[in-house]
Amino acid sequence: MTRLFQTNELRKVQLLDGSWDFTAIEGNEPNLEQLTYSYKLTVPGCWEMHPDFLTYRGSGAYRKRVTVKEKTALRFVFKGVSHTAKVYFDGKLVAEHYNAYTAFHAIVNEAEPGEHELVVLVDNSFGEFSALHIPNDYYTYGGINRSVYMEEVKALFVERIAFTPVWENGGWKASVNAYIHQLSQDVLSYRLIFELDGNVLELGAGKAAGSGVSVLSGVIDFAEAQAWSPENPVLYQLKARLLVDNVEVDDLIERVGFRVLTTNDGKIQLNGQDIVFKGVNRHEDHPMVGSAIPLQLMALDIDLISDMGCNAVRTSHYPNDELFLDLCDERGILVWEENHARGLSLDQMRNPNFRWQCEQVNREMVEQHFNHPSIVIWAILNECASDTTEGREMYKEQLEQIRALDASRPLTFASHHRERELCFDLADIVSFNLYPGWYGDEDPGQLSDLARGWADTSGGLGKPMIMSEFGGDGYYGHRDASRVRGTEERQADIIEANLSAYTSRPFISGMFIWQYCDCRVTEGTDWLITRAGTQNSKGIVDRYRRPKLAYATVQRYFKD
Ligand code: ADA
Repeated sequence: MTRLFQTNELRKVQLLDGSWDFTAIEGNEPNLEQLTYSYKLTVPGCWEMHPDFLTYRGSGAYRKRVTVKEKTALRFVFKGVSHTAKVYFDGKLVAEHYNAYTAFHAIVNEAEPGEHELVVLVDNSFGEFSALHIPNDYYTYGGINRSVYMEEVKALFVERIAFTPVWENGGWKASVNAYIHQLSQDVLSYRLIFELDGNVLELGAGKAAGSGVSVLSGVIDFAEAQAWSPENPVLYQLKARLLVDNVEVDDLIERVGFRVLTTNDGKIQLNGQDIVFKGVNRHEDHPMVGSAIPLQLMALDIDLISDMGCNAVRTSHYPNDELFLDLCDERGILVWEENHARGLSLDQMRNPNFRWQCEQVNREMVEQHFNHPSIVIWAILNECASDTTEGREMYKEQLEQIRALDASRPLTFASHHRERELCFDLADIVSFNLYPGWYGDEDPGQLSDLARGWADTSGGLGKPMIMSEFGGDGYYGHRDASRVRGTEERQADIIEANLSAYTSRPFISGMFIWQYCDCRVTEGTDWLITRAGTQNSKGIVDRYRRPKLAYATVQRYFKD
């Protein structure tokens, strides 16, 4: 399953999830014809869930046979492969992609009727090539960990739609862009019709010549649309129909919501009303499935997050599976989505692959998740070198890139540099990762007052402020009257002190607890050795989603 709604009525789409052949391989340029596949692994899935690959870091080949009835062009969409993929169709390389957390496609211009072989080489190894997937405080699993589907497409097809709601003169309208992908070199004239709850907009007649992507833009009036909000998450279906010579050749359906975000007077507004994020940071991780979280578990996560009284989630530290975003759209959960980077030093940011890998994940994140009303913040580069002038240039470049792709959402980044931060002026919201009561014994109230001062004197004056991370370890089941570090009691005390301070400070526009659930981390000898049990244990629920004592503490502040 890739979305919570039907995305096409005309285009033929076939889900390729299920059982795939698998073999581990040496290196990443094997002779495909000589591979023998002795395993069956599920897609989506992580190979670490198989007893022979519990800690395997390296390469593997997945194979699936597909059947085509009539000669057609094919588009294979991979929602996530961790972390590097090479896709072969009948032995020919058709796509390459880096990064586990964004989708990509492979296009085959002409597939003859009959059976074909799809092979995906997957690599989750660390090394110079990989600037963003590094040994870290979460786990880079291996495998095809999100859904895969195959589409039969025509010479012209709608690759994506971008919908931006606008509130003007007391009514709603939306600016819409359709990105039309042409596979052939022919000159084709076409029309595009948008339908949004009975409102029709016709764009065209566009003329496409040569292969590539062209864009059609327009504005749809829908003055009486109902606004999307956490209390009333109203969604509408936006349908695009593509016609060539008056014959419908393709379609694409999106689900959209009307809402606007602003930042004024040091606060964040949703549809003109000040809001405060009561949130958690969440990793996509579970002991039984790794990062390939099935829908039922995503829904459970959202149920527990809502049960704690939260209205927001931060997708730390990467773009999330779109099914999770669909659930957030439906249930009115506000989302801070961020690109993929955690704790990179300046030296790591100097990796020659860092810039293009960030540029790519930023573009894919924004383009692919553009239409989700639940996403209210884009963020970049968690705790990287934003305290250096060289690092600042990279923050600037990336924030400018995202702003150019989407000017409708505020931007931020989570900083732990305190008074040394150099990039607050570049963002719309200032965000602090501080761990009073855990990494130090500072008082959370005093520390957040100090943080406001640091923000005000280093470029963040007048900007809203978010406490983007705070918390402490609590080992599930480790309860002790001494309340020493690591007990569930101490963790609950830390959460209590932080929430009590932040919920009573009007200058704080949001708080995201670190973290929703415990997560597996990379086994390491450096600082990672401090992660007992090779996991980050700051979850309010453990890896199996069993609530710790702090769960009730969060409820008291967020729910009651
Ligand atoms: C950082 C980081 C998180 C996590 C956390 C912790 O702030 O952003 O990914 O590692 O610290 O648990 O120490």
